Amino acid sequence: MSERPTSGISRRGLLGATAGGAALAGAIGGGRLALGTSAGIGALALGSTAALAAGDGAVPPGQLDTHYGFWSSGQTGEMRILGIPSMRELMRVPVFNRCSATGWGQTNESLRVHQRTMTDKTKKHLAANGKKIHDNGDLHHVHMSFTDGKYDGKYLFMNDKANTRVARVRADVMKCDAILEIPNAKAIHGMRPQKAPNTKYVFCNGEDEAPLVNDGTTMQDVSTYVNIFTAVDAEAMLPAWQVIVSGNLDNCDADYEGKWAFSTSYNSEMGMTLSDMTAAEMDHVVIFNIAAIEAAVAAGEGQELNGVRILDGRKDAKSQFTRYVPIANNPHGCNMAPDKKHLCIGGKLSPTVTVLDVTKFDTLFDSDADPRSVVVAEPELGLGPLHTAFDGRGNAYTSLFLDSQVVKWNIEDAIKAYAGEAVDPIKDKIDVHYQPGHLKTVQGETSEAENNWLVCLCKFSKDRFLNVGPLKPENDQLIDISGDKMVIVHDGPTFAEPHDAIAVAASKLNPLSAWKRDDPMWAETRAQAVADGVDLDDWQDQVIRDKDDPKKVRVYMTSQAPSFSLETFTVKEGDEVTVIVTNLDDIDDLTHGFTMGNHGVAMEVAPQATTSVTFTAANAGVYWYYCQWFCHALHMEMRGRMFVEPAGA
Ligand code: K7E
Ligand code: CUA
Ligand code: CA
Repeated sequence: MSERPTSGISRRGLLGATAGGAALAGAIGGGRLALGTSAGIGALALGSTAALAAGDGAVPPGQLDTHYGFWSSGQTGEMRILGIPSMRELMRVPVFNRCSATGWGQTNESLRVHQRTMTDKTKKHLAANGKKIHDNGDLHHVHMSFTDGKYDGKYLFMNDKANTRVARVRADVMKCDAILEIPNAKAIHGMRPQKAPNTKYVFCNGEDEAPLVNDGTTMQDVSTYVNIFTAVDAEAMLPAWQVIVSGNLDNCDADYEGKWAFSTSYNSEMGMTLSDMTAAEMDHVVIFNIAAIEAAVAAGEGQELNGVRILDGRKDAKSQFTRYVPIANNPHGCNMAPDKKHLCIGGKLSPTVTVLDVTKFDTLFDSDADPRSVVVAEPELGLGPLHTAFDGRGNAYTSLFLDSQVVKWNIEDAIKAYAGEAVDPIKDKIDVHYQPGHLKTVQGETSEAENNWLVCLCKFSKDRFLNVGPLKPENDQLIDISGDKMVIVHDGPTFAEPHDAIAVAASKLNPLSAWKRDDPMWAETRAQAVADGVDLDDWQDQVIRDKDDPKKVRVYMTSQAPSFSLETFTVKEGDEVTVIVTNLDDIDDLTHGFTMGNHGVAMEVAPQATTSVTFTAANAGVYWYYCQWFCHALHMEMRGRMFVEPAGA
């Protein structure tokens, strides 16, 4: 397999091996799944059919995309913005990660966002290790805020599975303005905003099991372990309430009436090993009854722990908070259709997608109805169904991880088939490359689903790109779904490791080109400036030694291409220096930066922004600072000197 293909036809395509059964066994055993593909034929046909399709996704130079794509980045910890259909990467927005280019995770403004809700336990642990924040994250899911079932262009919410956090990005500036460390729960995975009447809550699934009071006293006793579902107040970015559930929680979604949230669970067994977690024939979907939960929270039921009210929604508690619908072993995806009625659960280890009618959920709470009575279809689609996307014509698109395919099927036909009619719900299958996870149609998670594009986020790219070593890019494929047949029109390599994406009509967003001087992002920095006697209208240069703590020096300056207002300033060895830069330029795209040489310090200063960074002045000597964002023909000359005097001088 070492020789490279010499034409557009891949060797893998010609080999075309199918080993689904073996691959399924591999999945259970945790083995590599590279053999489980049946790739090639679709790819071979691509050249001719693409020309016949509605569009090839090409956006000529100078032309704008019709849609914004918001991408997660998995273990990179940032959010990415791509154009759809061009798949051009437009921006990276650091969130949970430390960013060298923008200073995110280092500037005082970003540290405040990081630290605003850190639990005492985390603070203590970080301080003991000389750290201020967790600067990594595992960002799986990005979703926009809703009004009345439609994207409203206000916020983007995202999870950090690694450190049990959720974050919010303001869509007007595309910067993170809030990070919330969720207490009590462990490992936030599935995360969805409430769709209607608007995003009052962001629903967050805790995936990992742990003792409710996790202080080491009962850690060997698995019977004390719980899993927690959290509703976050989307405006305040604070926990609103939590519910303890039976089993763990994987992916979630919400309905179009604001009545329910629902989550898949692959570990209803509460197993601690792979074989235990896959032991039962059935796991379940949990349905959360929001009105019942809100009433109980208002009545002060349950218990309060770490500032959050927690209700018991486990099966044994027989509450009105939850119901459990059995689903074949280890389900994964949880996707509400734009028809406002059907919820689709990906079977993962089962070749089926289970379709639930959410308008029947009331019967589960009002009567002793069989929980499975809300299941209205269960089409067998192929091996390893993970996630489902939807168009506006009643069709669903499910990723088949093990088959390396996307299957297009019709929801109403699946319902008819389940009722015994002789209809085949499957309309088309296409090979993708390879092992798809999430897949996304344009606004398919809203009531405004479009019928143009599907993006399939493949976990493996293998032979699709020039070999870049053992670590390969992911492959996000653009698929034209406008016709009866799906057509792949573009391969999009991406760095580690997007899980999910959404697509939003460009008309729904209108980001600013310059910051507002009094933006809340700079509020604390401006308050300090006022306390230091700086006039916020003209930001005159100042070098101020703190009256109470003489080791602290604050340096105020402005930037205007191609210079900083201060060409030199002087501090002492070991001083805690805070440099505050206000960018007076207000021209589109005129970002400056501030890098302090040999101090590990750099930050972005966008038009009209005020940003600050604090560092300890190194050994005596001269240190140049410079602007690291190309801003002017004399950008290289945009620099100045910090004089560090010997301590005691
Ligand atoms: Cu949304 Cu990747 Cu976290 Cu499925 S998960 S693939
Ligand atoms: Cu200012 Cu480069
Ligand atoms: Ca299971």
